[in-house]
Amino acid sequence: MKTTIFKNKIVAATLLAAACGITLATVASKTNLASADVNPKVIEIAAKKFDFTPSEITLKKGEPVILRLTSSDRVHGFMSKPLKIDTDIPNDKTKDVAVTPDTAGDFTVICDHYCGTGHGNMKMKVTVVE
Ligand SMILES: [Cu+2]
Repeated sequence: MKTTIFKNKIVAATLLAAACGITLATVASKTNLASADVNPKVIEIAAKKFDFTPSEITLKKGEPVILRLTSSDRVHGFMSKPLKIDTDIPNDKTKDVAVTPDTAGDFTVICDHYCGTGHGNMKMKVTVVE
């Protein structure tokens, strides 16, 4: 009985897929998506005098991410003590920083590499949710 219901569901799903023009390729790409979850999400952050873009990001507590940092003008700093990040962003190459936040809350990342008159206000917000 159970098997019959299961089979009927498969038939129904197959018919639905066919009706919607969904091919097996879609299923395959969904499988790839599932395995991609093992790899950390990459978030690109661009630095320039005197801001970071985006100026706010949200991370999940315990979830590893890669922050892919670039600078379009000069060397900037990228520092947050609570997030255990302290690096420089060179202006000639991409810098990847692995982060796994262990505390929820709002944190500020600052440029701690003096870069000019607006340097003191060069920061971004990182929100870590449970
Ligand atoms: Cu700076």
